[in-house]
Amino acid sequence: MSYEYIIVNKEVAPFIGSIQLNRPQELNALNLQLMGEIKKALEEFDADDSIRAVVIHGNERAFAAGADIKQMAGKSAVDMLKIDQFTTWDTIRKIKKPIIAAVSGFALGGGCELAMLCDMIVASETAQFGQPEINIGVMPGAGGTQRLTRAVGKVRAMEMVLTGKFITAEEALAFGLINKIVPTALYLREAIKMAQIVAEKSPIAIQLAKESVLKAFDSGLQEGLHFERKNFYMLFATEDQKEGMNAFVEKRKANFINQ
Ligand code: CO8
Repeated sequence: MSYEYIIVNKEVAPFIGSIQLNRPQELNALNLQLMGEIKKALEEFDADDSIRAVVIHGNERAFAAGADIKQMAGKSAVDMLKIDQFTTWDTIRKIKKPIIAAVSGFALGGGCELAMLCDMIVASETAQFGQPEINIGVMPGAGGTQRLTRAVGKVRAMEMVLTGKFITAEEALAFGLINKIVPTALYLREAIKMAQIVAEKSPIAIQLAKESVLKAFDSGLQEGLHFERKNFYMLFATEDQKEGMNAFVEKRKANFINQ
């Protein structure tokens, strides 16, 4: 299977598969095709007995700087509903094998949400996490308000979601968002090492353990995600969404009018 926006590697270490997001010019902005490719590669790893754990990473500058704003900017609420991109996210959520995010540089918006969709997060010293959707007239749509709040607590999640503030790797570690920080030169190697520890265990036990942890974590989450999704779509009916995204594309400051 050949992909345009990801690089898949089955040789990275015994039993470990890796997926590298590969749109470096756009800071790995998550367009629909890229998310579809990640989903497909994960499904293939899930069905492959020679793989026991997966590492997802970007490059040193960016894990992913969010959903592709240029692709979304002109969309209506109905367009967004019809595109139904979150089915892809729901499928990734159901992958049985453990997934470790190796994050360096920006993990913003959908990029932060993708890292949080993984089971563990290893970060480089330069990693920055944020939910800056509010700056472009929308809000998190792929679990940010729910998974972030569960991970870091209400007031920290509120600050990130309402102000768009980025947090450093050290803050993310202190807040319980990530597992560990390592020097930038080592972040991928460290994530692979963590995957190898997992890969040494019984795959069936790992599968059921992952499923069980997610069960505890997810109680009540579906309702929250449903609620979040409706609101996310609704924002595409606003002028501020158009203004915010167009201003980003045109490299100017947005003028929000509360409409
Ligand atoms: N979408 C599209 N293009 C992007 C994105 C993005 N999210 N982020 C960066 N780029 C592009 C820039 O437009 C630029 O392209 P070009 O060279 O053609 O002008 C290139 O990547 C490099 O970016 P910058 O020049 O801006 O780099 P800087 O180092 O100056 O700034 C930042 C880096 C701070 C990360 C800045 O690029 C930025 O603010 N990016 C947008 C961050 C953001 O708002 N993310 C949230 C997006 S909305 C979202 O994620 C909603 C999620 C809900 C659904 C999830 C579905 C996938």
